[in-house]
Amino acid sequence: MADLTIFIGNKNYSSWSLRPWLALKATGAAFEEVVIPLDEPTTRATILKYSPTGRVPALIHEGLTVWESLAICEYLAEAFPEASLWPADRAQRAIARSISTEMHAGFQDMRQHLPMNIRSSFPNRGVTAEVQADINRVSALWRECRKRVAEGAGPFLFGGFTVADAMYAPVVTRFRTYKIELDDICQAYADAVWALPAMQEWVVAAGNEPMIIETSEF
Ligand SMILES: N[C@@H](CCC(=O)N[C@@H](CS)C(=O)NCC(=O)O)C(=O)O
Repeated sequence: MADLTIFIGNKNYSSWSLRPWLALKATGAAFEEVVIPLDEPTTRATILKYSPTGRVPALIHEGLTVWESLAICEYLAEAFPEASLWPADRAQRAIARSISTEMHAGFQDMRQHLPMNIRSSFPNRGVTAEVQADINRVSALWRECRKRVAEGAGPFLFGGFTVADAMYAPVVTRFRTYKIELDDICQAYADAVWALPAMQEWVVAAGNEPMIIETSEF
């Protein structure tokens, strides 16, 4: 195993894996990735060899195991400070942490009814009133963040790419899969995340993955 190894699930479906993987790519560090296919009889036993919760993602860095997607992102921000994975300004950093935690802990309806499925297209499927409320909240917070970013400071929630963008990246893919209409500010932000080279690398890999999880295909 390499000094820095991330254990992730299927790239097409594992939204929790995408988040710290993007943060890890943003550090520029060399790392090994191990994809553990989800929803198979051996999945849990295999993941338990590396992650105490039996869930991915997990990161092993120089013998230290870190689990939970947001904790991994926090760890990467500390281990690779030059990557500026949080905004430099304390107030902005507090907001970035607030919205990242909000994502980690919330949006249950959107997560349940619009599961990440990058290579598929299900226009408007699963958009209940509760899901629409989650979509409205995400759109509002994206708009609020983008309005605070100075002209020319970068296309992401706080200008340059941060953990907050990694946390919302799976939502960007969901909005594409389920063809959710967005206003211009939110669409421009979603397009910027989608266009990230690391994001595109993940999207291509998701498209080429042979594994299919029937429950995410409706
Ligand atoms: N709260 C965890 C959630 C992790 C999670 O639910 N991972 C799913 C894949 S996206 C998993 O490992 N599932 C394995 C299984 O269900 O056997 C985090 O943020 O990392």
